Amino acid sequence: MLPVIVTPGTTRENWPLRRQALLELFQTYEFGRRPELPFQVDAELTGVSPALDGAARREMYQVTVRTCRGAASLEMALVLPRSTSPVPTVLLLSNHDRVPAPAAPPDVQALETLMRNAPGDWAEQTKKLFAGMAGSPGPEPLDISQDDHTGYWAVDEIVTSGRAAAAFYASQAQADDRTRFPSGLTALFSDPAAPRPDDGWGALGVWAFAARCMVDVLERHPSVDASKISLAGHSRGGKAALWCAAQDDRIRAVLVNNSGCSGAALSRGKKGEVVASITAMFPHWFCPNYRRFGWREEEMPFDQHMLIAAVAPRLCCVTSGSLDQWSDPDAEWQGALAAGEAWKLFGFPALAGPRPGPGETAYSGPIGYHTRRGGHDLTAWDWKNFMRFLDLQGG
Ligand code: GTR
Repeated sequence: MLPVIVTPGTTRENWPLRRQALLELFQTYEFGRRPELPFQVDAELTGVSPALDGAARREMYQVTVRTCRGAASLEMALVLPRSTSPVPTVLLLSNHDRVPAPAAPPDVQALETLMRNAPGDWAEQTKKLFAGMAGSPGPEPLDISQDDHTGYWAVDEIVTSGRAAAAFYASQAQADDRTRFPSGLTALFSDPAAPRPDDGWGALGVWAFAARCMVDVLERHPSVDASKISLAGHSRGGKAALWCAAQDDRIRAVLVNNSGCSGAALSRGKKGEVVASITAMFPHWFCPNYRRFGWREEEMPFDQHMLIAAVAPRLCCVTSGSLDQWSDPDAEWQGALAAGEAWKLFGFPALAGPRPGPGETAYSGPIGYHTRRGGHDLTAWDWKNFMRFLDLQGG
């Protein structure tokens, strides 16, 4: 049974209280909470150059976060179309790096325990799935100081829609490496040597926090329409983007691409990646509490539809890759479908079945969904459709 989003007595008027209770669940059990420490965000313009063959202007920033423990800096790119008035802006939380870092070796013991304890035929199915994926290329590098031609950050699609395109590297906030957690921005908030509390934040929470710091900078920019800032992310970046938008209502729209397990996909009944495997492979992504729900999803006092719901009544587009079985398109769809309850409270339409097939979109309300043909990826096709979703829904 899925936990209920709109509990008896919840109304449009008191929704902020219910939303707060939902966020509290995710802080306690999944992403953890940021240690309470005052911080300050500053930006320095480090370069201006033409972009898209002169059709746009690229500004590069060094964004610095400071606490009493020190400072950490991240780069941000902002590509602005020619416009006389402030423009809506789409920020990408990039989990692709300029130069991909070597992956930390897996925790073999944790993986062996995972496989040994897996119920039913999960271990066998997973081995088959991974064998089928062997040899598939890793993430393409992304240079945010240049026009990107991979489609992962389709600046041309964004700018020709009349919006500005911004991006930053999540790894500059916190390295995506369990052996280097906590470091970077994370270390500004607590002593890296101190034991992590059960609800202590993980890398996804830190990346989400970094995104909100970028929003701090964007909303002060005179060429940005601060009432129309969208946040996009792919996969682990999609999970972090969704968590950021759930908490930060300055974000008008969130574009949640192939976020799978612990993102938009329901954990109950999920196939492919599950809580037990994601916490074994990426223990640094979550708070320590989350691990306890491995193979015990039915006991979770929450599920991912509640994370999506915390974005309501703002805009949210959830996507799947038709062949992305590890993320589980059906579980992503079920998450978005069940979250509709929250939008209905505001008189907006929820999504309705059947699930859009490969190449199809469902954009008739502020909670939207699409399925791209293919596997785990973020492509120009997704961006073209994200812009259409934003055009239709006022983002
Ligand atoms: C996978 C991970 C997924 C997803 C993906 C990605 O290895 O199991 O949860 O985040 O990486 O970020 O591309």
